[in-house]
Amino acid sequence: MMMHSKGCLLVLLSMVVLVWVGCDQDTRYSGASQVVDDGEPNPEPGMDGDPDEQMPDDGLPIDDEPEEPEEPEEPEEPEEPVALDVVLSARRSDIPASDFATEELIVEPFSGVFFDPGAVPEEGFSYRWSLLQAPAVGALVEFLPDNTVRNPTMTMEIAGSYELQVEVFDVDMVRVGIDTITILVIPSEEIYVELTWSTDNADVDLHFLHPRGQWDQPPWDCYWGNRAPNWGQANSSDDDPSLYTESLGLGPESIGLNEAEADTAYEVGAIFFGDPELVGETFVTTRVFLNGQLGLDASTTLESGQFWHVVSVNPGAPEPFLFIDTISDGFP
Ligand SMILES: [Ca+2]
Ligand SMILES: [Ca+2]
Repeated sequence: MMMHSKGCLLVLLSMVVLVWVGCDQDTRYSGASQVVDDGEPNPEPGMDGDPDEQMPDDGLPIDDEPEEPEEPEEPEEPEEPVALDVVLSARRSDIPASDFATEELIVEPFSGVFFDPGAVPEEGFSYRWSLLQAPAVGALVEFLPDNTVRNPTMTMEIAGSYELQVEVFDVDMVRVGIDTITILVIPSEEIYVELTWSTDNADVDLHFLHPRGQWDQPPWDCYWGNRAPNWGQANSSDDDPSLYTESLGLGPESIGLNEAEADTAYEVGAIFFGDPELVGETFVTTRVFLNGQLGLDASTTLESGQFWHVVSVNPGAPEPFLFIDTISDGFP
């Protein structure tokens, strides 16, 4: 309204001047027409697209027909990359027929997992896989063969919750898609003990002791030298512990027991067989799960030759965990 009023006023003034002076009409008329032209909405396409910004702000007259819907649909950026609907999915890699999950996949420790970015064309795209969240232990967690292939795998050795992400890039390395998935690594055993440590080339050993036995002695200590003893009922393996891996660096070393014997407290320990010349000490973490639930998460620093009696576990007791946390030189 303001502009129109001012515009009318100026046009009126121009006419008065023209009549009064009565000469030089061409000059003044062309001047007036310039003013009118300048006042038109800026027809330059593809700029910011906000017509308000293109309105003159200097009080000059503008055309009375502001509606110019001629070219508002002009594409702004012809080079804009195509966005892909990336749907990250995962399944057990050792069971090719298993179902893909797209939000959350639940597996047991040491499962291999196969990842897929969904309906991305085979050619012309590259990938970056990353781990956004993982259990807070030192052991290695990595994509194989690396984090740039279309379909990496990962061995989920450590129990806990993982969040993984894939980013998809076009040939210009513009990111055109992204998605995430959660992998829950949950032990199924009644008791599951997991040992990890902070230094490579440091041999830490997990021990799981039945109350009848002594540390480092078969058959009642389960460890690298006695990996699958027969405890409890002789004709049942459910009450037998099992060492799943032996590691010389970082871990994990894990022992599972499907069904604890009644009124039985199992002892958990770890010893560091490090070469003092190579590593002075290592930071050791023990986690104990009962029926898939993390019940104890403890860490300590061990020097070469030291033994850590971590905890006593009796799943049937009102307090299943008795935290011992004593360190000795060698086995007690
Ligand atoms: Ca070891
Ligand atoms: Ca048995």
